[in-house]
Amino acid sequence: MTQEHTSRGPTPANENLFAALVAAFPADRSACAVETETGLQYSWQDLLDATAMVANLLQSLGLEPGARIAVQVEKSVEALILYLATLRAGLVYLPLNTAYQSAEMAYFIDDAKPAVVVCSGRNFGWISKMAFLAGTAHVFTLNEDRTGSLLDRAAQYSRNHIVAKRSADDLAAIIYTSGTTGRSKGAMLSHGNLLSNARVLQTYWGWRTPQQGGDVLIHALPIFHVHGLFVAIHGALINGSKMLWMAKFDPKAVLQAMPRATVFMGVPTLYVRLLAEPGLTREAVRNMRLFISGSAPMLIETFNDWQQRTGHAILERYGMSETVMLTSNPCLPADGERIGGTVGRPLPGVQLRVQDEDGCAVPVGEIGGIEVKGPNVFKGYWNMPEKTAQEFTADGFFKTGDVGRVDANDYVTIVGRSKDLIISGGYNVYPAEIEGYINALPGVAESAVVGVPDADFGEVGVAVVIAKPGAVLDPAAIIAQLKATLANFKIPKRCFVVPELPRNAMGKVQKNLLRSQYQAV
Ligand code: MLC
Ligand code: AMP
Repeated sequence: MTQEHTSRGPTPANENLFAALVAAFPADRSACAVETETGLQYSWQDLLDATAMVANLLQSLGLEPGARIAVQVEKSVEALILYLATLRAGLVYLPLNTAYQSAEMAYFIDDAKPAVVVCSGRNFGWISKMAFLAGTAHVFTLNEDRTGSLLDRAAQYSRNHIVAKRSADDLAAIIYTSGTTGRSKGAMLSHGNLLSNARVLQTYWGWRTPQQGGDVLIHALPIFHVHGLFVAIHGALINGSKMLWMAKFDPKAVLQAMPRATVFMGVPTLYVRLLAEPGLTREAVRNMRLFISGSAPMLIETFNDWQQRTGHAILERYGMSETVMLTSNPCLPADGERIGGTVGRPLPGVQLRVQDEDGCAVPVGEIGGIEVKGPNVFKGYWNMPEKTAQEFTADGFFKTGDVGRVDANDYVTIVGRSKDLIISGGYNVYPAEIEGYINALPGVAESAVVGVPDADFGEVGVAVVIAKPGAVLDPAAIIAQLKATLANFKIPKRCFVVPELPRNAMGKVQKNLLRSQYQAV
């Protein structure tokens, strides 16, 4: 990075992530940067112009540094522009899954106290009411068809904008992840966290710059979690690579796009669904360079079936909202072999160790808790200093809550989780949160939610419920009530009303017994 000089001496270069992304845009700004499935093309210049206009609008609001821009909108290129404009304006992006319903949204808005909320027009009524009550000053709308007050207002602003100066430690985004106690925690990620990870992945995954023939990414993931928002978007942009942009994952559309693409990223469910397509052949993937999977464990059968059908070994990597990417199987042959069932080696710059419950390192190959340190590790949980302190060791390692082992060649295998968490289709579901809602339903004495294997989603939730004396519970009614309150991916797929839950001598519910009892349902 070059340094600017003033008469007072050198000023630090701008460490705003947006500045680094723009520096990688191709010299030919008229080339296509993003193409949608409906055939819309956005050039690199379009991205520059539109992010400038939205950044100017955001800056015109006179917000404090560190102000949060909370966004719950459907995936669109304009939503991507809003994300980039937030970085550009030096504000903090706070994406929210579109599946979240009113109770979930109320919690996030109340906790994060965003200065701006952007929602889809159809939700404006209830979200704006909630936001204004929480003290938010500005609520805009943004719809997937390029309408809404955000774009109407931004259209009045200039296409010239100087990227706000930010240091590597300044916050760029807050990503909410569910907590074991049921309370979501906002992971605070800085410009430096995101940029260091993007640069490491650019090299480690062998991204080819436009001068090297270029890569083209199929972007079919949601953009409100780190996989679609950071790993995929930063990966393409910091390499000046085009994205084929899909609002929703559709296996047929992905297959159709493959001849024009070179890189695909997905959670394991996406690979399982692609494997169900007879059109997935070696011919269909002939131009593809790299298939990457993460966010949830990939079954070895999926890895093997994919290799057999396409000739490609899927590159599995491992990460978290709190840390972005931590480990990866090799991409380039010089770095080694991709080994199915493992998540590869710690990425350059990431320190990873496996500890026992007493905080001592376990011998090579033995199982323990995974702890990590590196420039990618987050700054802490929003407004939760005690929780943050608990999750770090005295020597500054973050306790991931994942359980695994590292072999003699440094390959990491994740064998389980110490946190009571279900990962369903790449989304995290915390049983404690769902149990809290079930326990609050009339007639419910107690409940336990456990994850069971599922061919499509990898794992899905099953609820086991005890009625209060004299109450009669209907499992279908319980599911229906949950659907009215919670994000759809959190809803247990099955519910059973039983007389009692298995408990150990301490009176604790034995979830492992429930898991084996219900795994065949
Ligand atoms: C949808 N449903 C789910 C679900 N997604 N249920 C459980 N788990 C999920 N993930 C519900 C729907 O509401 C519907 O319920 C029913 O299941 C069938 O829906 P569908 O039409 O099959 O779902 P679809 O819309 O196709 O979505 C499936 C999916 C989506 C796999 C495409 O879940 C998805 O995009 N997942 C990716 C998540 C992701 O990006 N994770 C990254 C996190 S970052 P009903 O009752 O209405 O019929 C992270 C860090 C890292 O973890 O390392 O990357
Ligand atoms: P999130 O909080 O949504 O960022 O989810 C992070 C969690 O997803 C990690 O702590 C892991 O438990 C899990 N995870 C991510 N990638 C993988 C992977 N490749 N294999 C197994 N688990 C994974």
